[in-house]
Amino acid sequence: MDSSRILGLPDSLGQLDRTLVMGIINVTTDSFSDGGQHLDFDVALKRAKAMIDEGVDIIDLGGESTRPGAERISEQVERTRVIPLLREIVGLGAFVSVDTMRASIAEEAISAGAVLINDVSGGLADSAMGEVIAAARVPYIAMHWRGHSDHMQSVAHYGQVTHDVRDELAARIDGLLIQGVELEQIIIDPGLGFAKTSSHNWALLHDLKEIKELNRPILIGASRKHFLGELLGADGIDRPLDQRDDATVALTAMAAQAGAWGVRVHEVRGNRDAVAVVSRWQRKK
Ligand code: PMM
Repeated sequence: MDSSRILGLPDSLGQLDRTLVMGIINVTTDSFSDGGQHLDFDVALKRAKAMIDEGVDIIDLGGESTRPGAERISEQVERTRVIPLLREIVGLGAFVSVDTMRASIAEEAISAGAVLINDVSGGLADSAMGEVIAAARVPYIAMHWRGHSDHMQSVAHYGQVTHDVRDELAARIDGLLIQGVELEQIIIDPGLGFAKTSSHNWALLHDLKEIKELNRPILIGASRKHFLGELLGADGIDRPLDQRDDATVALTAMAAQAGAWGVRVHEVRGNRDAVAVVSRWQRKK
């Protein structure tokens, strides 16, 4: 586990001596793996309650799908999907992060009680994001990103993928610092599946220590993604989405062992168990 201090993180999360589990709730029609399931307010809220019961550390709420090929939704649609639900989940006593590329939504989310902003574009989609994060002094996940989902797979070309992702994340950190964000606010994420093929994802995981050279906490988002379905598939057919959670748990254990700060996952219980086991294994006595 990476114990670097994270500015603005609630104390009870900062004090955990294990990898954090971030539970995903996508209030979208078409996300990778839970698209359409949580569009209904009450269904999403029930899901949040179940995650809390299972020991989730942070609930990551997103209103805009980023699956390959996805088109953007309007700011108003994103706001309507996210903000009322956010208030309700915060009211349950949970820590909530909001997965958004829009500075305006991030600002409203923070006012409504979000403790963290998760931006898959690392500030590239909206030039005002850095200033909002700098002013709010909340933790900020800057993911490696090369472009919106409608064309991201066409820019999945690298010299050496881990070097390139590390260097592009370093440049993003510099850009955010120029906008006034403090280094201690930033958590980085290699962005598995975003402008990346399956082999790129595996290379990034294999060489994660090179991303660690940036000396910032790392979040891994691998849950149910295509590269797991492909690995486990047979006869050229991917393993279906609803049968990828065991592999996700295995990946979580490896990520925790490799020192990831957090994992972003759909199913909480198994991943929560995995990080507990790794943490206990690593303790001396
Ligand atoms: N992946 C998705 C959405 N948001 N955020 C971060 N920080 N890292 C990720 O890997 C990531 C993300 C897409 O996956 P989903 O559609 O299953 O939520």
